[in-house]
This record gives sequence, C-alpha cells and structure tokens, in this order.
Amino acid sequence: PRQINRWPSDQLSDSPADSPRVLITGGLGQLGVGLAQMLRQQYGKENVILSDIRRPPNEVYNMGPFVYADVLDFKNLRELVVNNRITWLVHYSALLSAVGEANVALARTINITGLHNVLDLALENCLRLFVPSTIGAFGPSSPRDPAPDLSIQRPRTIYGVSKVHAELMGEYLHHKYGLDFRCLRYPGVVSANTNPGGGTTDYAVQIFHDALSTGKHECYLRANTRLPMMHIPDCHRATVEFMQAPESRLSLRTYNIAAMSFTPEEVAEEIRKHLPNLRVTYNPDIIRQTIADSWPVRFDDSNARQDWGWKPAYGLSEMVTDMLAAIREKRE
Ligand code: AKB
Repeated sequence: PRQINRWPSDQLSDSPADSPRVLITGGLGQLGVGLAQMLRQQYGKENVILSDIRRPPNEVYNMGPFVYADVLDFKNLRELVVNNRITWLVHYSALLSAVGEANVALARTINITGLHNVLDLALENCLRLFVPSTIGAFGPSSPRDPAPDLSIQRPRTIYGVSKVHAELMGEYLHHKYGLDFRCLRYPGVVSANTNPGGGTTDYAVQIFHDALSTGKHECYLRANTRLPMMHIPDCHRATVEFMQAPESRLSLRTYNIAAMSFTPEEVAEEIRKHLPNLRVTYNPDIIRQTIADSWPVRFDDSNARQDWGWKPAYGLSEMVTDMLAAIREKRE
C-alpha cells in the first residue's frame, strides 16, 4: 500500500447528518447507472458520482454527476477521491468472464492492477470499499449445489482468478489494517435497460430482447445449463443494504447472494407463458459452455440472510414479467 490511514470509517459515513459521498468506477457497465439511481434516491443526486473511461449518453449526464476515471491511473483516482470528499467507493470496473478469456493480458491489467489501485486508495483515504465478486470465483472442484461462502475456489478463468484475488486481498487488508472492505458474490444479473458485456450469463438478457423483436433466440449454452441468476433491482438493493450494514453485523467480508437458479430451457418456458411463439435453438459455444459447466448451479446465501437480513424480492416468474414489461416500455 502507498499510505495507510486507520480510523473507523463508520465515523465518516454512518452518522445520520452525514451522507456518504460515493464514487462508482466502471459506471457505464451493466450495473453502475442503476446503482447510482438507487443511491441518489437515498443520499441525494450530488453525493453519488458515476465514472468511466467512456463518454456517457446524454441521459446519464442529465441524471447526476459523471466524471472521467481510469482505474489504471492512480493519480487521477486520488484526485477524484480527494477533491470530491469521497467516503464510499464502488469498484465496478472489470472485464467479464468470456471477454476476459479472449484477452487475458487486458483482463489481468484491469481486474488486478485496477483493483490494487482502488485498494491503496481506500486505505489511504479510509474509504468503505465495495468490490463485486461472482459465481465465477468458483471452479470445477468447488461444491456446486449449493456453493457455500467458504469452500474450495479453483476457478479456471482469468476473471475468476482475479475475483478470488480481490476477495483475498480485501480480506487480508481488512484483517491487517482495518480496511472496510465489502464484497458480494453476484449471480448472473438480468437487466432490461443496460446490457452486460462479455459475460457467460449474458444469454439470460438477450433472450428477452430476441423474444420481443424476432421471436427467435439462438442460445450459446446447452438447454439444461443451470446457473444462479438475479434480477437487477435485487442486485442493487443487496448492494445498498450491504453497504449500509453496520460493521458489527458482518461475520464475513465476502458473501454469496442468491435469488433464483434456472436453465435456458426453463427461462424460455416462463417467457412462453407471455409469448407462446418464442423459438429457442441451442448452439453451444465451447468457451462459454466450458465456463458455465465449471460454475455452481446454486448459491448458499444463508450467511447474508442471517447477518444483514438479505432477502430477494424476485423469483423467475416475477423477473420474467418485469423484464418483458420494461423492454416493451423502452421499445414504445
Ligand atoms: C459473467 O457471466 O461473466 C458475469 C458473472 C456471472 O460474473 N455475468
């Protein structure tokens, strides 16, 4: 670490008079804009800054503060944290599983060097730091049904390796220096308004768009490939509730969170209850199929439920109804 300052970060952010000041990296990916909206509703528009290296669409500019931030540029990040009195950092910048396999060197740089920068920055500035992990942090030798919080983790992707590294680095710095590191292992996230980029679970978003546009979907996974999934409002709420949880409630620093678990066949069947003509063909892509086959089919999230009260609101049928309505509304 470049410099370590240690005091209870609760002093910075938990008092009711004092709203957290949040910076979100990788803010133009699947999750950033929605999380910023949820946090802004609670803490005020000006207290949540979205960042990315890309130019956002105008509607994102109009929603609240947006700045350029490159996670590989430590001084750029430090300037943002210091100038904006940031107290919470949400680190969403990462290359996902499938795209990471296609570009291992870039995934290593963004997912590992970028992480080291935010860890150093969080230590230096006593930030509460959220880093997402994933079902991808497990591998073929992990227990699959369900995968507990603590078990064998031998992922076979650079994405998974970088996420295990993030979990372990964050926990190490928490135990050694008191860093307020918080990490949730997300399932595949299903969203209507933003697209995932280069993941193995992306089909579960694309199938809805295809169902409403052409009525046909070609799936790159086998029909019976079961994976843990979550609707995006649950993912955002879990993240906000976990960030708000008092430190005394956390027996772990890395938790699984779960909502549902389905196969392509099952989600297609549920969509057919609304759109009976949907046709799905299966053309497994060897890279993504191998990745999916190495991941858990279900998460055990009992510790998250017990420690800080995690409870999902959306099951498969509620998620499908909501997705179709949201995409229809967007298309109109
Ligand atoms: C991916 O498929 O790579 C991500 C994930 C499950 O972490 N959506």
